Amino acid sequence: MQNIFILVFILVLSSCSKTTKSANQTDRKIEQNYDVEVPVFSSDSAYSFVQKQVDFGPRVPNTKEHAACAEFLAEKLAQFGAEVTVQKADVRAFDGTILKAKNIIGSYNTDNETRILLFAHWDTRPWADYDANPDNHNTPILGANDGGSGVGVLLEAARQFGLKKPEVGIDIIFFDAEDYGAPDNFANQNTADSWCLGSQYWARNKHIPNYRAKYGILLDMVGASNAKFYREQISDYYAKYVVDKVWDKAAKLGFSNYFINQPGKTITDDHLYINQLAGIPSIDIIHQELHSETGFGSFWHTVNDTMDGIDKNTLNAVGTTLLHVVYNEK
Ligand code: AHN
Ligand code: ZN
Repeated sequence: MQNIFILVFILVLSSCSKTTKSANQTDRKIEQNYDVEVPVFSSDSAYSFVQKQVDFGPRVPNTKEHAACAEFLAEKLAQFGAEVTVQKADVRAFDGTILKAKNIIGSYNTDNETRILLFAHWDTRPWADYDANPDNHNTPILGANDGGSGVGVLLEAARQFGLKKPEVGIDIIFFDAEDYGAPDNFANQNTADSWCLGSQYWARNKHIPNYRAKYGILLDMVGASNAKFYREQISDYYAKYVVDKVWDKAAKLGFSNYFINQPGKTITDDHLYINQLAGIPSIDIIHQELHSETGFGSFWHTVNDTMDGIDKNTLNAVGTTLLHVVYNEK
């Protein structure tokens, strides 16, 4: 009998503490998210979108695999309820090759003047020029991480935007011809701007002439296990408040092991031109290895940039953080 009293007492106590706890959790949620319900990012879905791209093979400009992947990306954005614009651009590579490039754009809430720009490059490098084996230096890379991962995360974000519109306007741009930059051994000078040809073109020829966005976020190499995202220095120079916003949000969500609140290096990437030429304050979420020879992961510009290097936990950390940032914008 006495035992039953004790049991009842314990049950009452534990149910009390549960009530208090869940009330606290609700408060915290409201405080963090300004009362906005943020959709749950599916890393399985993002992963499948990376796989889909890799299944085309290397996506090198002027190849049929590149053309087929362009179709896929535009179709997916349309399927996810975006207004799709494919901007064609003939751009000249460092070696004189004319690349038939396509910037693939998906827009949500097109009437809203408050806009956020989300971008990644979708082309892959024609040469594994950092591969350990020199025999591979002219082999095109699969770019599961370098190219595929950022696009995969943004396609999953697009799927969510289609299911529930954020308050603000969104433009997703998949930039082409980012990774056709001059190899280190290319003798000629003036190769500094040989990267990021698609974003340079768009910054000079926006798909909407007076296009403006509050800020931009670039995702580059966001798929490796235990990836580390440091505060890239161009991002901090042009858009410190955006870096703060994203890194703070990541910390609140428990992703400080990925989003390291310390300075990284300066990376020439698509966001440089979106900052300098388009005047949109933009940041780069990019995996850096501060003590490696290249500054990037060991997969970088090698034939090892395959699905084996893609980790759903990392896709989840980046995608979840991105959705929380975007859905909290008004
Ligand atoms: C340079 O190596 C100059 N920039 C790195 C940008 C990049 C290449 N991101 C992915 N691939
Ligand atoms: Zn690259």
